[in-house]
Amino acid sequence: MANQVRPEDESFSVVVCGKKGHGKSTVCNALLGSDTFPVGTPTETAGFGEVTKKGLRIKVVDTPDISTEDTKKKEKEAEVAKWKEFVSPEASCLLLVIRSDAPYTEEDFVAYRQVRRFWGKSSAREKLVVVFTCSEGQDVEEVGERMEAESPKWIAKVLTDSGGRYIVFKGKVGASHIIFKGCFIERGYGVVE
Ligand SMILES: Nc1nc2c(ncn2[C@@H]2O[C@H](COP(=O)(O)OP(=O)(O)O)[C@@H](O)[C@H]2O)c(=O)[nH]1
Ligand SMILES: [Mg+2]
Repeated sequence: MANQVRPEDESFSVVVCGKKGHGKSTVCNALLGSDTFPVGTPTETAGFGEVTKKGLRIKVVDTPDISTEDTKKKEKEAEVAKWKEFVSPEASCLLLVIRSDAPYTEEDFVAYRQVRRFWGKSSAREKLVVVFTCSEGQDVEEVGERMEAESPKWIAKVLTDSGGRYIVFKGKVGASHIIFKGCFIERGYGVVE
């Protein structure tokens, strides 16, 4: 993979969604290479951060879990509208975080379905990339094998929606890095292709 400097005006915008406590803010911080979003405390409303790495402007939106029972429909609509506003004219990518250090639970699917509903089904599918957080000790193949061997049906559905795009995230191992859509973003090291 060779380093590639991009034109100044190019931007890449990412909305990070999923169940609370599953690593959204951690993934956002890794993308930004900073501690912009508080980790370990619930996010009440969406937050925005941006950074320019090697000429690529990266915009990141951290979101609250909108699947909780006490979140009303109108609040969900307003939240998702805010996410979209942050990345206007449109998101490059919708990252769905799912923890892979514990048995997968249906709650992740509920969280995803809520986002998909309020985001818009076809757009959500087009932009979806699943991030398996807490993947220390597992490599990409191992996570894939585990999904095939023991994962519930809903994971297969989510991965069908994402067109099979998923990444593994190891937030606690040295320089965390994220790979998506041919783009490799490494904490502290910028963007390479
Ligand atoms: N070991 C490990 N811990 C992680 C990872 N991602 C998140 N965490 C931890 O999981 C907890 C919840 O993370 P947070 O980003 O606040 O989740 P959020 O509520 O979805 O924003 C925190 O204690 C993080 O340090 C990861 O990839 N590996
Ligand atoms: Mg958070």
